[in-house]
Amino acid sequence: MTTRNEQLFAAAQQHIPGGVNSPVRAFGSVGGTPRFFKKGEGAYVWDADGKKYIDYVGSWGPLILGHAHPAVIEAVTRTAQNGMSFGAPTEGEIDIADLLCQMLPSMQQVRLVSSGTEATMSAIRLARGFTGRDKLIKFEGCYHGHADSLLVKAGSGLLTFGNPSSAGVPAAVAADTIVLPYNDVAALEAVFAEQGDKIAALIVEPIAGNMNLVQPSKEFVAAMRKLTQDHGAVLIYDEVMTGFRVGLQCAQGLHGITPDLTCLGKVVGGGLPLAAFGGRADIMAKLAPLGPVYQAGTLSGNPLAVAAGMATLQEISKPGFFEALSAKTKAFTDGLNAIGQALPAEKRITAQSVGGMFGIYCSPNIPHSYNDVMNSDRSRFNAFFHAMLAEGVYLAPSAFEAGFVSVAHSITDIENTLSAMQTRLE
Ligand code: KE4
Repeated sequence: MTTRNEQLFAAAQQHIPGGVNSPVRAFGSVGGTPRFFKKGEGAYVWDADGKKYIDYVGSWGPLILGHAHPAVIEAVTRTAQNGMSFGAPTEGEIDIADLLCQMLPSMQQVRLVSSGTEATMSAIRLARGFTGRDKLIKFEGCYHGHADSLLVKAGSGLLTFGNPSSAGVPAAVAADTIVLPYNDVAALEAVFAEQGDKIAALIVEPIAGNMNLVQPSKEFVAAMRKLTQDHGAVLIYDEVMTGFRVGLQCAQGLHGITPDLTCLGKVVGGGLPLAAFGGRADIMAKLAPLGPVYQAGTLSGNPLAVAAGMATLQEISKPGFFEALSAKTKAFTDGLNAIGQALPAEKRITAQSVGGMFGIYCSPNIPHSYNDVMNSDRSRFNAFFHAMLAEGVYLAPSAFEAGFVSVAHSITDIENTLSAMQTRLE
């Protein structure tokens, strides 16, 4: 019998490449049929066959309040009554800019855009315009959206000039991207010693979430700030995923680091297309219409997206929000570690959390590098993913993605998830 999900997936492939509008949704790495969701409410989603899931993807991070939060729905509905978009400044853009600059001490000026890719692409162009330099440092396993200069990955994982990992990226563009191993201070020091005066920017996921969750060492965090400072390179914290997810002052607040530029997305838009980049006023002053670095967007600062973002930021700013979310997420990963520890070594599973995001690893150890992550058991994860899907638990359809808990997830939801995991893992 063909399920409705299967029928929709077949129909979608008629006119949409791979049947999806973003590749990771196609279940390519886990196999099987992607679920087409028709409803989300709080911590739950329902697929086209009417099956209910506890959702640990949350649209890949934005839905920290859960699906269809009343405050967000009310704000968007109210705003829509007065029109959807003007292509002209609106008062709401001032309100959210003021709020972001108040919440993040590193942010003196901010420009709103519509996606994380736009935010990182623009921040890199701005850093190059500000410094007059071309070279960019990124780290293997970190994803910063799909701008050409970022779709580059080292083949060996050591210092290298990038070779495009996506077709269509000119070699000349990739040649300006230096890819280094995450958490490797020596490799970073060597690059700056060798060509520090050519480096425009270093962009980093300050807590990595796109090779699954990998935390930086204190030494790595300090080295990135010191070396960029010493060599006049721009330190860009890509907080599209960690922003307002790991804490109210983002990863930079946990690290005690003041980056030169920060990229935001996901939570900041509350589920609608809103992202941002901002930071030092002297750098932002180079941006059109003030300065020579051009950047623009028809729907930048869209009133509905701004309304969703404002409502979300106001909710997460309430006293105790992150303490409760972090404790709940940690209870989940502690529970999973307890289950994992009781399994035979070859079936061992581990987990960790930071704020409202978590990583689950089919490995006996918590990873500290891209290579550690690549050594985890991908096929065991894929089987686990599908077992959880059958149990009504929706995890990210990839062994190399972080997961997310929302304020809407109840302790009962966490307990039910853990008992389903225990059943399927034994
Ligand atoms: P978007 O262009 O997808 O809004 O943001 C790109 C981006 C930039 N920086 C970081 C740290 C990110 O995590 C992302 C997007 N993350 C992926 C999930 N790992 C989005 C999901 C998808 O690609 O469909």
